[in-house]
Amino acid sequence: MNTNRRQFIKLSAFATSLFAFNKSKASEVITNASKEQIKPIVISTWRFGVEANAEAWKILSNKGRALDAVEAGVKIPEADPKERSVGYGGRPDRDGRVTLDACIMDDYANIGSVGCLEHIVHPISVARAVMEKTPHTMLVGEGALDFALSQGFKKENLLVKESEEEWKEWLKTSKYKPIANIENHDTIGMVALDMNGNLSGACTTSGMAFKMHGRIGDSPIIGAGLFVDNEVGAATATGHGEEVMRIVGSHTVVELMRQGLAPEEACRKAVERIISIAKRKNKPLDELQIGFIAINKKGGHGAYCLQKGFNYAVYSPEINNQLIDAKHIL
Ligand code: SD4
Repeated sequence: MNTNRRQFIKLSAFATSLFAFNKSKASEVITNASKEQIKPIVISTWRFGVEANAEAWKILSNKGRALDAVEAGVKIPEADPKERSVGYGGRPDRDGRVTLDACIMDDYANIGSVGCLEHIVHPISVARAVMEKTPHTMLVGEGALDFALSQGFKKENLLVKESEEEWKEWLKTSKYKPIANIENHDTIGMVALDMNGNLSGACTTSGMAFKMHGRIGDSPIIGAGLFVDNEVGAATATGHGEEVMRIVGSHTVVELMRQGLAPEEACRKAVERIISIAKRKNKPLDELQIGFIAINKKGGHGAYCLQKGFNYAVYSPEINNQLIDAKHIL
């Protein structure tokens, strides 16, 4: 190799390393700048979302993971016997058994879920254990209970006196026929963005009150009751699970956001899709309620529901854990 060529190689190696150095510095600056702009947010369904958000916020504001925040958040109503549609104290099925559905999803698209789980106060934590400690994504019924017990969860009676009395009253008139109305079920769905810009979500419920034993709703079904895409956003659902499942509702909302829609607009379009299906089936719309809530990667949030009455709680640096009435279509 002649001297000129050697010098040229040396020079270009130097230039390349200089460029690489500047590039890495530049990307460091960009990463730091964009990290500074990330404002955490947590949103969740219904009035009990306020208390749940407050718990989640403790983790988010301490730079914790969105995954830990959503789990800790939804555990609040799960453990509260006064909340009669989630966890301990939830209304039973038509056989008088409290059966719980829950799922969780993180920023790596890890998923875990339990369906028709009895006797465990925190199905969300069992769902997380399914996600982290098994090669599977969903366990149901007795298998889910066996797994929970093997993980150290305690077996408890979840049927509180008030729920039992309500069920006995219902049996008198409803002749063992499950009736879906808009009053007898509420689910907590929560989605969050953490300070590292990562998303996660959790959803947990006792499902539709006085349902058939073994009935599983949308809440533990990834894509229906909850969906997270760390590049785009996260969404969760409440309301008539059968209708949400028909359009894989939460996944639909996230895909609409991927196409550029704002969270509120994406939620509205998903509700409209459910309405058009219900109309085709001649289902009376006034007997249905569906609500979606969503956040996007930039920390924007929104919601929409079918009929008046659905609200959601928002906690962010700008919004101090407020309950917001979702816009409705009917
Ligand atoms: C279900 N989607 O089991 C749940 C119930 C619910 O507000 O969210 N109610 O169908």
